[in-house]
Amino acid sequence: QHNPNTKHNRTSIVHLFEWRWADIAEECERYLAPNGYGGVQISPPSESIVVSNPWHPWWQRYQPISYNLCSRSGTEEELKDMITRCNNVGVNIYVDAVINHMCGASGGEGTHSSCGSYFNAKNEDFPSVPYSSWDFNDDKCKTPNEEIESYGDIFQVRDCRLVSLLDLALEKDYVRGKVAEYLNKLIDLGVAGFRVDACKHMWPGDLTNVYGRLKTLNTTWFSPGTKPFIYQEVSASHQNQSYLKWLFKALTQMTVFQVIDLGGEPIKASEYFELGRVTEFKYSTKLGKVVRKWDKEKLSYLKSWGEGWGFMPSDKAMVFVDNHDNQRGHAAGGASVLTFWDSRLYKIAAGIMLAHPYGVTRVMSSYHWDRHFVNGKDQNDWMGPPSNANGSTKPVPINPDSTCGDKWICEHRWRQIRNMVIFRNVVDGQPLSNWWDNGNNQIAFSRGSKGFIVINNDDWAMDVTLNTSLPMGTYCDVISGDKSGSSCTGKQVSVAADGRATFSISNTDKDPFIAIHADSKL
Ligand code: QV4
Ligand code: CA
Repeated sequence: QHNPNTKHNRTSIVHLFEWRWADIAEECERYLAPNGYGGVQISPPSESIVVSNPWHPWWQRYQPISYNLCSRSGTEEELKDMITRCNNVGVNIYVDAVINHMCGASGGEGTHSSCGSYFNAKNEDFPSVPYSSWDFNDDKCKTPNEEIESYGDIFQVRDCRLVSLLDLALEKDYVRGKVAEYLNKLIDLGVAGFRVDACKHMWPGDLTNVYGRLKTLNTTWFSPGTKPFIYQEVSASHQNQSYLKWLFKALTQMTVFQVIDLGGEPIKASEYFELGRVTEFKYSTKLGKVVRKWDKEKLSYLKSWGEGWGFMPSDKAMVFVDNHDNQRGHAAGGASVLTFWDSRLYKIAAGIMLAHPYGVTRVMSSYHWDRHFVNGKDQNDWMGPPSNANGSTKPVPINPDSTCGDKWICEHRWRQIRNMVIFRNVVDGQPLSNWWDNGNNQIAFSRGSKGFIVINNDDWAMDVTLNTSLPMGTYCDVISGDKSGSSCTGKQVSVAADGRATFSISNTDKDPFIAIHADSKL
């Protein structure tokens, strides 16, 4: 279902990519709950393969070996403890569920897995589920090498192997049952929902069946009858390399010319709307273009942001500035996607996303890795989280200034982003109003009478008086500082009796935007 089940009017989710369960538990208590985060997307908790060449890449966790709950993030006990402690402070846990496939075909044989379970990839033998070759789509897939070759063929995309990953036969009652058993175990432990991986590669009918088997949420923390929140990863169409290659081939050979939908892949996100929310990848790529001012995009065009840009309906969308794939050039996205590497623009983009009413918002929280570009491709895009010599993930240390150490970036702790998460909670349900722009890259808008944001992404200063619709008073700008008691560590904004206020933002300000809201009134 489409409701994130968040508590206490919290609205955003943070993806604590590759964090250990023990660290997430602490983070829920010491930071996420006090700062209004509604939930955490965790890395896949299921047992995965352990890859040694390259050395323990982050993506090994997208190659399940079983549904046992020991992973690089910790043991089953630690997972349980985390879910309990986060729920106890009203922060939901959403599980990244990898159910389309098991490990890659060349995953080998042995016990190189996160719980040490034996498997044999070549024979499709996963005894600790158990799955055997009967449970995979080899017969159903019609390509010679079992691989997805063409994103233009919906049968291949659903029934063949995505980058050699052994494709599960989700039409089988047995497989559906095993997958549902895994998800239901997590529901019993107290999770609030699922990010379902690789949904484009699963038939909507199969997913309907699996979701139909799910229990309602654990009543220790949720009202009776609450269904799990489901958000499905369906990556943007028409940007996939293999599809473009295939299309090019098809066009040059002048075959199937009539049947190709040149607007993109034949599989549409809308096929999944009834089942749950869907990731809107266009949001991420377009927002990057607008804030970078590429392709002649301007902030003023954001006046019709959302459905007006051809995005899916707001009540179906899960949105983000970047995700764990497109921040490192995996899958859909491309160069325009903003990440922590471009921190100043990234904060502007996050500010826009969190101020704008469209979609359910997810904040990315990353780790640093040594990027190394050769001919435009990062050779180190596989690198896993900060690790000890034995391969175990390092804890997330917190510095006295509340930033994170040991190469954990913790974007979700950046004042500008954290305060915009709070802004979104405060203005929840309020319409976008008082839109203003200068026809270029200076914009402003209110959320009803609860909040107001002004952004200057032009190369010159901005000095304007605008109607905010906020009650008269002095407000603390939550971008340049924080309200503490009755004082403000950042800029102050006075709103007059008629709701108008004057804003001066230099293009060279550290962060060229200002946001005020009902709770930042001094
Ligand atoms: C390679 C070749 C294959 C070859 C195989 C032979 O590419 O053609 O047959 O070797 O051994 C990793 C490697 C990949 C390797 C594969 C199998 O990167 O090179 O195949 O393993 O060994 C993540 C990574 C992938 C990674 C995968 C599994 O991004 O690189 O593959 O995990 O470890 C599309 C999909 C979308 C998907 C996106 C990446 O529609 O669903 O591509 N996104 C999700 C996740 C993503 C994850 C997967 C799906 C798979 O967000 O993180 O892929 O679970 O757009
Ligand atoms: Ca499939």
